[in-house]
Amino acid sequence: RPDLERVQAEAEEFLQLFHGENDQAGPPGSRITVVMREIELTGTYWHTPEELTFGARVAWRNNARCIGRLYWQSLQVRDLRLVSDTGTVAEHCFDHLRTAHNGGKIRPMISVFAPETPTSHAPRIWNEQLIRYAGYDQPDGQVIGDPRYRAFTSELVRRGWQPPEHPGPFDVLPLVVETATEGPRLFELPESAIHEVLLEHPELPWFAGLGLRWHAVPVISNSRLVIGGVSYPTAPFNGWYMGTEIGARNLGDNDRYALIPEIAARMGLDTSSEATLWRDRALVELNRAVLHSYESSGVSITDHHTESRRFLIHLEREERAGRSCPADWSWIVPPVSGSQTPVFHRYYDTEDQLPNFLTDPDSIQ
Ligand code: HEM
Ligand code: NRG
Repeated sequence: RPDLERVQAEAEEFLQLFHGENDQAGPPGSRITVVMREIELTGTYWHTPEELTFGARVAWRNNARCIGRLYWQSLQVRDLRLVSDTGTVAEHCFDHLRTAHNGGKIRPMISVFAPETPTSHAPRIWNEQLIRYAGYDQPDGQVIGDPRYRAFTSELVRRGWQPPEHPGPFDVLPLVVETATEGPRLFELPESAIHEVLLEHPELPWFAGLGLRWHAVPVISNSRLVIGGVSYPTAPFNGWYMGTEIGARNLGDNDRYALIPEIAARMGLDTSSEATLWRDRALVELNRAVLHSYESSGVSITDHHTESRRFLIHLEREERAGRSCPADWSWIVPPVSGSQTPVFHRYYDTEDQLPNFLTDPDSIQ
């Protein structure tokens, strides 16, 4: 009963917001009455396609961690709420990857699968993103691939996944989709769904020889989309990358690909003292290589200076619309040259708002 009241309260607040921001939808009164009754009878309700699209866009607008929110109104929403078996979920995820890639001109997009209801469990995706690279523990304690996915990779192997005959640093993991009736099932990604960029440096010819690459489209698949009291645990979404996510964090972090020492050595830097700033110099060149390679292969990407300026434009627009815009400084400020970007030099509203994307504590990855 208290849960029913929470669903009703969140539904009413969302419908007020939807009708308040969408004049063509008219006044909210009659829709609220219908939805309250539907919740009383079934414990949940079915969003109209317009409510679903608006709800997903506002969930993006409200996410305090995302610097890329200026274009929140352009999010394309795929309504897949009637899809609930593992094989069809996987097929639609592969379609999502192909459609979002769009020949390199990436489209921000979300695929919304069946919601959680009092009478049916929603499908779940175990992977953190649709494309992630395996991490293999070696007998000598080293890791081949992405150390972030060591545990996930060995769990998949335990469940019967066969890695390539010669495991490499960029082996794409299979997708795991789980439903209550089928349990977890593994699906290998088709090649047509995997687009990658080979990394080279605009001036350092040896860089291409490192054999580095990254996938074109980040599709986050373990975030729960929450709209007006309805929960969509499987709603993979994507925009495009900001270069630092790859060049600073994924390839640079000590507990990820940890490439800074090797790049510094190839650059011939003096690593005998921290004070030569060899780490910083190598990090900058790695980030230049990422931006250069995505740009020259025609795949959408943004740099942290441009994106920071856009984010401040977004904040101004939100303020002019009379809305507060929640932001988390520790996620918004980029991991390189923070103080050279304008987002560093201010404070933000921090109270969370719904609709939003939430990461469950029990999610596998
Ligand atoms: C986080 C950029 C599109 C939702 C982030 C982060 C960056 C970013 C840099 C921080 C990631 C990290 O530090 O690991 C962008 C850019 C986009 C974009 C450049 C280009 C259009 C989107 C879209 C959505 C979205 C379309 C959802 C519809 C989120 C969420 C997070 C996030 C939920 C937090 C992820 C987490 O908790 O791990 N974004 N984003 N973003 N973004 Fe965006
Ligand atoms: N740092 C993660 C991706 C997190 C979300 N970033 C985006 N989202 N750009 C990584 O894979 O490096 N997006 O929807 O575009």
